[in-house]
Amino acid sequence: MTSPIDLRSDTVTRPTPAMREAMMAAPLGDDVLGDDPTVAALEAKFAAWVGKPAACFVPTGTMANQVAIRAHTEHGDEIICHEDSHIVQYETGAPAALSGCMVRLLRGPRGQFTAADVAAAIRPQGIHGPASKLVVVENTQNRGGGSVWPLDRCREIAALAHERGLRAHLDGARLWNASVASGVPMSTFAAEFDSVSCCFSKGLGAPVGSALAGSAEFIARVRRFRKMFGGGMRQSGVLAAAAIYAMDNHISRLAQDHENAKLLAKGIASIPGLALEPEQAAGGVETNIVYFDLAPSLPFDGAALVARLKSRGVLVLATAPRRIRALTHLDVTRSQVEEAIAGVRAAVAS
Ligand code: TLP
Repeated sequence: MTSPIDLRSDTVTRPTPAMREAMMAAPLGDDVLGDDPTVAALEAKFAAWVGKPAACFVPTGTMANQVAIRAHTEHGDEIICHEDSHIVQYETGAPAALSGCMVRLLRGPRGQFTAADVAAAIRPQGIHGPASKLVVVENTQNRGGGSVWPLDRCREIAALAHERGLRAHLDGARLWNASVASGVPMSTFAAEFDSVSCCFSKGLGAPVGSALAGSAEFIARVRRFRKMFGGGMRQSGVLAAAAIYAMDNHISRLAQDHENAKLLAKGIASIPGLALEPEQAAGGVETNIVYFDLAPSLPFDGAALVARLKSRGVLVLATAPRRIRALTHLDVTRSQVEEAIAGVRAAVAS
């Protein structure tokens, strides 16, 4: 049986043969003892890429966000972020569990909010309420259909946060996609924020790994919390080598994933009974994430469509009873996207 067309996430990619070779050739050491030259090289490369003084390699995007939150806040503080942000929806309540923080949830189309929303959410200082301490922006915004934040909006939010004594963290798990789609360099987005995290294991195709960058003082604190949270890794240069290879070879090709996502969205929108999620339909598909909805008239739900598609060799995720998510990535070609559209059309009709 041929392998399925896996559109569940851009995390599903497997390392290419050339990436595996780079991993095999990497010089290694014990990184907890500060001895792994490949991890050191990746951290220096990433820090320079996003224009920050220092960076730290971590196993996952979740850990990158959570050590950032832990390092920026104290117990009892409040984090201001979108209700659809990854740190709220998919990180197991970690801001509360690991950092003792409350979250103040903002709303807005496509997972985005404005500086005015932040201004209204910052609490007055005093002994009563939690201290508003950190604003988190997610770019691209996953549940917002991979939307790209306008640079000016980031600037206004970060300027306001800093003026009011808050810090700003950028969950840039897919900042590579935001940069390729908008033409804004990653360092230009990152310059607005005190810290930025990015994932090598999503669109870039590395098997494991994320990085977090910020000031030298902040990263020294992050290293302590990475160890506390169980993320100190030993000969992790074998993973860092994949990340270096991914940065060198897999960034500009993200434009192809974005084209493929547009093609997928167009195909899906042409199928009777399916429609792009309304906010994404209005804003357009900007990067590699497509959300679509099943019309109330269809006599089956999202879970049933996922099952029908699976039997046709197409994998997608249901993120709500009648909503489906599909992502394009390194391991999906344009012709596989065309096959997937045909599969969805047949599955809906059958
Ligand atoms: N996102 C995953 C799932 O957890 C939903 C996916 O398949 O999209 N920030 C953002 C914006 C993310 O989308 C993700 C992963 C993370 C952080 C966390 O990364 P990992 O999975 O490495 O912990």
